[in-house]
Amino acid sequence: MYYCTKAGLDLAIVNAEKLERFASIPELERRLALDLLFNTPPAGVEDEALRGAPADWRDQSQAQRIAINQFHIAAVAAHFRQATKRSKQLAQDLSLDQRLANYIIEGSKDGLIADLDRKRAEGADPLDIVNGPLMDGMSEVGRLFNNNELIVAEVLQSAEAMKTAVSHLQRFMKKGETSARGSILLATVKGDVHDIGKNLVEIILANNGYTVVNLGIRVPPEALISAYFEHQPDAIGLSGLLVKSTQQMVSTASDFKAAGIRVPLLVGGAALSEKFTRTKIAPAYGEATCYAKDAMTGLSLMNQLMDPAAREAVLEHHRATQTPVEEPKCESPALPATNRRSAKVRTGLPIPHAPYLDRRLRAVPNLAEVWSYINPYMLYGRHLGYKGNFEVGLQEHDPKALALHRQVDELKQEAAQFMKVRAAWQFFEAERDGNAIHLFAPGASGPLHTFRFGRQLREDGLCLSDYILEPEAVRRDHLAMFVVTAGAGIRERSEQWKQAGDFFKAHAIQALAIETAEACSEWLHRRVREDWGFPDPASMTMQERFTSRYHGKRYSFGYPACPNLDDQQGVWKLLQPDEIGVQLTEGMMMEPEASVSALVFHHPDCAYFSAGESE
Ligand code: B1M
Repeated sequence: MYYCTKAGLDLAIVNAEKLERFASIPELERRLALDLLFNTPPAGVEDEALRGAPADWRDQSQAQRIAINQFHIAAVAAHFRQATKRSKQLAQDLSLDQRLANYIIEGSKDGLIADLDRKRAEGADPLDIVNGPLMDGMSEVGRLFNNNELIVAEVLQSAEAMKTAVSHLQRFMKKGETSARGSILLATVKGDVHDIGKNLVEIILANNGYTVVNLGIRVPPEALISAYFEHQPDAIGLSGLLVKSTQQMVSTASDFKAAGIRVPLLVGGAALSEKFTRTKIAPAYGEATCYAKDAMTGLSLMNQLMDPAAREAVLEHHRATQTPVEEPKCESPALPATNRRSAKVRTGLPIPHAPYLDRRLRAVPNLAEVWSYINPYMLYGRHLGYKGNFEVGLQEHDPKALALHRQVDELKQEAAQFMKVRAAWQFFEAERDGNAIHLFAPGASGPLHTFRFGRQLREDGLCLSDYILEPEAVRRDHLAMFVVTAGAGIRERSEQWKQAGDFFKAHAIQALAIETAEACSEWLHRRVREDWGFPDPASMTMQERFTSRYHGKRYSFGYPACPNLDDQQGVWKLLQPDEIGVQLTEGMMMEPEASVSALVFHHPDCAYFSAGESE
């Protein structure tokens, strides 16, 4: 099946229950099957006719083909004659405990409840079943994930099977009895709306025996502190997407210290690093502070912290050894020595005509068109865990790629009923003023708003203002600005599916919304280029768009060329994205999470750079 699909098979009617996951077929049996399939000349056999045959069966003589085939049939028969027990063992003969663990490893629920009841009928205590075969299954899932043999999407399906099993057994547990191995308070810090990462952490921890109190997003320190005293958790987990949130983690940690909280602190988030955790957050907290690069790392940290044999060493290793170092805020890069335009950016180019100067608000109806701008690496790789080039995997009919594609397609059909993509954009007259750009209402003399940008602190350093051409006689240059979102109602939908134990869909719908927002940026930017009079060449590929090989570039506040997130206020003043349902938080983040804002420049010399970076 695996190689047939790799060779181009599109459709097959099979009894899925009898089909094992390719990853689960023991290496020896995989080898036996492949030798038979490809008529591989057997090594180390006396018979020269067999051994000396060409490797490719198509080059083998009739006699060689038959002899080799007979050889492998005998080998397979011999193996399964003595191993039939195992094949039978697969479902029926595996020990009940092995079968129960297998349901979790395989993420399958077929037969799970019946086998759980069979185990209970044998007199097993429901709690022992959870802490026994089921937990063994989840730890094997952790091992396979860390071994790159299982991807996030498959881990979520295993968690679904675990949730089904534990929910079934809970009704037979004695009152107050719990399988919890420990508890953790989880929250996204004040000002931050990011929860796809936090929710993945919750799903992984909750289905590995931990009680998770998920306080949600934008949680201020005082709310975290009172929740701590209410729930007395064994640990606290903080999450955040942006650099601003890492700063918030430092002040939250020192508030915990002041409140007398001493439990281990686990922190994670895209803009966070082990170094920042060790040198900034840990010293502010004064107790063990552990950086978790992903959800499975969060799980292994909790397992170690809750393991009496490992706890002291982990606490010691994560306690701060350095005193906190106060550094100036990073948002506003130090003003550069010069505001001279970089010679790398041409001047005197004709100013392209801006097609319209009024604000445009759109509900983007054609989801399929926007989805065609999704970067498969981000959706299937970064968020759902597919290893390798997803599109190549699809072309080669890799079962993992096919399964993931099918699952996401099914999700898209559901999402098409409720996902709303909205966009707001506008062209503005713009004038460069050193490292600043003034934006004007059509023909106005005084600016509507001024953005001040950093410049690379190097010889002939770049600054975004350099991409604004000097006004011609009566015409100023322009830049465009947009905010797009695909996040309306997504958090609520994801929460519903999470509560229902549909963990793959709960995570994938947030990932799809996030990448739909990014795809809508790509779609709208292309449209802005067309409206501005420089459409992409017909031959341009999506991959070239994902690597911005088009005319001009877009820059999002918070990214290196314009890192000051407070400038989002200028976008809100000029564009009022609240009217497409996007609010700016006290932390200068956009609610809903799946939202993107950007400035669009037409200058052909646009490049990506880090403002304020020196040599
Ligand atoms: Co953007 N973004 N983004 N973004 N984004 C970053 C974070 C950025 C670093 C990119 C960059 O500069 N190169 C940059 C931040 C820099 C800064 O802080 N100044 C940035 C920016 C600026 C922005 C915007 C502001 C841009 C704009 O539009 N102006 C904007 C803000 C959005 C908003 O306010 N709502 C924005 C938007 C987005 C998208 C929506 C398009 C998208 C989704 C964001 C999201 O994940 N919610 C997005 C993405 C995808 C990224 C990058 C490329 C990847 C983030 C990611 O992997 N998310 C990121 C660059 C990068 O990291 N390379 C970038 C998936 C999520 C599952 O992972 O959150 O890391 P993560 O959670 C992980 C671990 O961190 C860990 O486990 C989780 C699961 O494995 N973990 C924990 C997290 N919390 C934990 C708690 C624990 C344990 C483990 O406690 C026990």
